[in-house]
Amino acid sequence: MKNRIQHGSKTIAITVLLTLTLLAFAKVPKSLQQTQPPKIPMYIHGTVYITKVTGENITAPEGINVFGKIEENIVASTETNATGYYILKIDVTTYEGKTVNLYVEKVGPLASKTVSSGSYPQDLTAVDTEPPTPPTNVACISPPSDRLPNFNWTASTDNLAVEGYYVNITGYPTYWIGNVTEWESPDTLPDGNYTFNIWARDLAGYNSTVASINFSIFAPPPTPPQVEIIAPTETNPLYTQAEKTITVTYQYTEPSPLNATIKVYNATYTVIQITNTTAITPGTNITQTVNLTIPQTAPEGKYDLSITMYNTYNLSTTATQSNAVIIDNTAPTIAYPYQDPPGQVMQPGIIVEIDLGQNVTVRVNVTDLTSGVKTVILSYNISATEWANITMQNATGNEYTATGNEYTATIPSSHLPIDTTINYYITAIDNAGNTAETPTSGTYFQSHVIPEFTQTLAVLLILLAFAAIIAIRKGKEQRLFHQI
Ligand SMILES: [Ca+2]
Ligand SMILES: [Ca+2]
Ligand SMILES: [Ca+2]
Repeated sequence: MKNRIQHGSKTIAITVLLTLTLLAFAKVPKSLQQTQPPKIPMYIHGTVYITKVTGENITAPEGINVFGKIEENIVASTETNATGYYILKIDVTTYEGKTVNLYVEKVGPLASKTVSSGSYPQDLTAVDTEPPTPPTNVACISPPSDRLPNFNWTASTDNLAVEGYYVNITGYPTYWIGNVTEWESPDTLPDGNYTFNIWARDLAGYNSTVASINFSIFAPPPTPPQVEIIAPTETNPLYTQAEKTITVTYQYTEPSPLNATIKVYNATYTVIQITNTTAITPGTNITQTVNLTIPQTAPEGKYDLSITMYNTYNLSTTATQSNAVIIDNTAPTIAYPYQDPPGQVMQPGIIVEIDLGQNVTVRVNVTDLTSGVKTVILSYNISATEWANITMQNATGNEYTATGNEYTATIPSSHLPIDTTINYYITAIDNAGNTAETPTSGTYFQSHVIPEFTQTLAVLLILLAFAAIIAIRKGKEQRLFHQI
């Protein structure tokens, strides 16, 4: 049955008995192919046995494919269930007389299949003798500051399949990284020049040549943090009292922050100093707020605020705001409460009379040396139960007191009827929230509305009295004249 294709039907099933010709697929010179196993693909010219078989075909085993090639036409094989024979069905009317090239190819990883050829079992291990190509376009894709550099490349190719890659950085360990096209070094690199090497391995274990690129690590030296005080500032200071809690807000930029020291101080006294380490996260324009409680013993005065930010390289930057925190425990001073009409400095408990139909202007001098006057309020009533508040306006050019800081308000009293009593007192609040009141709590400045004509009548009476005296005198002179 050697070299025989049996005729008799249009399609002849032929079993390829893979015998000596397919013994092995070791790498050998072509000149030895007659007596030595040939390479794949194997060209067969009358060196295989072909047998007509009957029976049901099954799928060829995984990993090995046997097929015929007639001119440019591929004839795929199947495998018989019972015998393990590979079967090529060849249409005789089409291909009679043609040469059938028989191929054995490996279609999976390192597959082998033992097929039986009568008494000649053969091990059909597909042997790969070609190494893969090295990867191309190898590149370092991370910046020089990245001490764990990243690389990528275009995949290698292989006659069968690339299994994966070996990589290393010269002087560092070699890693098997599988079939990927990107890698990050797990080794932290100091500043320097390096070579990255990569080579592929195929499924048969052949290595490609090595592809290499040079790259550098040059991380910039660390710089001090950037820090800025947001609040309080010299422009917008924070007025407070002892034992009160203040909030400090600052902003920083630092990739490796360590801590921040917040200090409220002046040349002679440090009010408070704390080092903030919690929630110090790396980043750009990170805003932090810190609450500080002013100690009870802190003297009044103006204090600077500083924030010193450290990074893990022990580099620091200090931001300062002068006179940003003002501690004031003293109430403002209220002096010279003056009322017009009648135009006099007021005393509590002494009722001054005002004419009907007059508005009353009240002036007062308020000073606060530490934090400054925030608000001055005149509270008045005409019924002893309903108090009304007027914010007194700051005025300059005080003509009634020796110092400045005069505040003025007008009580709308012109509509008040005769016998109305106006009570009022003045409250001053400084910027730290200290308050003062005058007169002392529970007493008031008081005015009483009287009829306007009371005075006019008095003047009239005086004038009438003078007129009467003159008339009497004139009468006496006339009598004297007539007597002469
Ligand atoms: Ca290969
Ligand atoms: Ca990296
Ligand atoms: Ca004060």
